[in-house]
Amino acid sequence: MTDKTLYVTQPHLPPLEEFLPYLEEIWERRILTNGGPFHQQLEKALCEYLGVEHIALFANGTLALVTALQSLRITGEVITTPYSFVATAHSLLWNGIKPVFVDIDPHSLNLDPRQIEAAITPQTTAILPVHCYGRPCDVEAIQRIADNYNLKVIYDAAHAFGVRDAGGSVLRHGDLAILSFHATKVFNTFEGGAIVCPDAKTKQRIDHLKNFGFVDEVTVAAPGINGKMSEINAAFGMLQLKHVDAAIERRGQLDRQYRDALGEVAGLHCLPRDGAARDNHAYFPILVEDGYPLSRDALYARLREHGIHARRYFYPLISDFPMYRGLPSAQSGNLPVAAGISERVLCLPIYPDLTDEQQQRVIDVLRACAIPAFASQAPCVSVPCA
Ligand code: T4K
Repeated sequence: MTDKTLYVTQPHLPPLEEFLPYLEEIWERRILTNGGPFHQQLEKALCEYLGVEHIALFANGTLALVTALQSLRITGEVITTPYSFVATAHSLLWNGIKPVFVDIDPHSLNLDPRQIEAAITPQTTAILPVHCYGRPCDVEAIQRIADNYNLKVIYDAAHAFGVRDAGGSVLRHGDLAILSFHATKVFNTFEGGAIVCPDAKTKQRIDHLKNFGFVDEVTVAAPGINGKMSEINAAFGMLQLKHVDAAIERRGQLDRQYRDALGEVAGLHCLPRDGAARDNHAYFPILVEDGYPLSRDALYARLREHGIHARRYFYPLISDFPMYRGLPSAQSGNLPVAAGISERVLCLPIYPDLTDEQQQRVIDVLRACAIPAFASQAPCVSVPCA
């Protein structure tokens, strides 16, 4: 890592002195975990901020996913997307559930509702869609299918912190929604996650499951796991919450600047952000099309030569990893849209502390490589390295 390297993301950290009073409180209390005061405060504060009824905090988003499936007693087969981070499907395998991959919509890049019905079998019990990049799924169509076939819906909303549609938080949809508060996310607690649930009874079951199944000192109601968020993570979340609106605003500014600068570049396609009333600008994915002189991978390599670490989220498809590729639904003929997008996508750096000058470095390389004569030259000759 050099000072000049730009990564796809970087966590926004408030000034350290703002965090010290939280640490002092923890030191004084000596309550470090197991649903302590900061844990309780953060659950309440997040319900208010996000506009949802109940939240159960977790140590990370993956444990939240695994526990969400447990809490609804999901078994058999679950329909999901191959175009996501691998944790989405891993949560199914950890529960002994068979993932059934269904292709994505070419515009939203989310699970294509038109293809779900054909994948339903007598073993299907649930749908696990992802609001990929924080872009809302077609929640109404998915719910209609779930209602018709008596299926549960669990949204992997790891990317969708703070995203709203016309009716409010996108997290209110489905039976449950899970969030990730990983360091790379719009809102982070270093590591962390949550389940959003609609009623107190479900939250209670989830709270038991994330604490080994303990109901009280002598009663264990289920084979639970240790999924609890610690006080230090929850305290950091309380502080982060104060800064998150400003962080999302700056992300929005960077998003607009990318669109203005790249809109006219032949062969680069910025995904329209048309599904949400409020975006969180978690990622800035572009598609590298045939009209661009470099392939996606050549552009990825060229950017790296300039110290710009864009990422191919999500390549390879989950369905191409060894533990999934033997499944009938993982065959590429079944997933042509996802396969095509994963070969063309590139996520550009976007995070609150990215300066306009740093963003311009990224834009300059993308624009210079759009000119065939430059694209074939050594990068530091064609574009000055900042
Ligand atoms: N569902 C979905 C749809 C998800 O995207 C994820 C996680 C999950 C579920 C599971 O949630 P968690 O269990 O993680 O809470 C990253 C993250 O590790 C992962 O959380 C995230 N999705 C995924 C999309 O991205 P990597 O392997 O790309 O991370 P890494 O370490 O390469 O980080 C990317 C860049 O961020 C680095 O190049 C530099 C920067 N970075 C990273 C870290 C960790 C920092 O500047 N500081 C840091 O502390 O997976």
